[in-house]
Amino acid sequence: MSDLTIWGRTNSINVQKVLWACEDMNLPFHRIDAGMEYGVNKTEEYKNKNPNGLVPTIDDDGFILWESHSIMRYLTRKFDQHKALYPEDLQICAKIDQWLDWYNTVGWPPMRTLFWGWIRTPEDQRNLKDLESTRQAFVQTMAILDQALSKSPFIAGNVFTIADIPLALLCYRWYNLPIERPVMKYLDAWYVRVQARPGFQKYSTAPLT
Ligand SMILES: N[C@@H](CCC(=O)N[C@@H](CS)C(=O)NCC(=O)O)C(=O)O
Repeated sequence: MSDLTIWGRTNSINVQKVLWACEDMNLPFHRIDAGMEYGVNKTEEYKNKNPNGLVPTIDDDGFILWESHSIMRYLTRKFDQHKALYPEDLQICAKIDQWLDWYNTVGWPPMRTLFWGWIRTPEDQRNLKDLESTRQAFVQTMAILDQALSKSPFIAGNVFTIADIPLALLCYRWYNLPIERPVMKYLDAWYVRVQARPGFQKYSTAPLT
């Protein structure tokens, strides 16, 4: 039994990572809307829990934690009975961490530019030249994933892990932005596999807003 509270709006990619991990573990939780139009995250009370004023934050029976990847690691270590989502094997763990770090440092920054440009910027204020050069650079970023996925069915090896979650959410944005994309055989096939996960179906398919 868990006594878990998650703060965060469901259209936030970082909140979606945590919700997806919970869904795949069948882990019950109580969620409080926070962020953007819901506010909450800039209040003193919230910032006492998470000084960054960002979502998600969790409270697990009094234990407060923020940073979506750290939260996924913590929750799967504690609650994943099958030890499948974040296995104990040192080298599999290291590969998972490698891809989680890669997401933060290489994958997300250009996608953030594309996402804000195409979804959150009014049409007459878009810098189309910058968006096109970011798109071209992002194709090279996705080619790194495609290449990695030519070697194993999931990003950290033979089984689905928490490393696949942020990458699948990144790809959901990639596949749903109104931009040109080359076919990537291995990435496309992996994306079909990860879409079958309960967490993807429940939390990742909302329109991009
Ligand atoms: N590195 C942090 C980033 C958290 C973050 O940037 N959250 C965004 C939402 S995706 C946020 O709180 N934005 C302000 C808001 O929603 O009001 C994590 O992975 O949890």
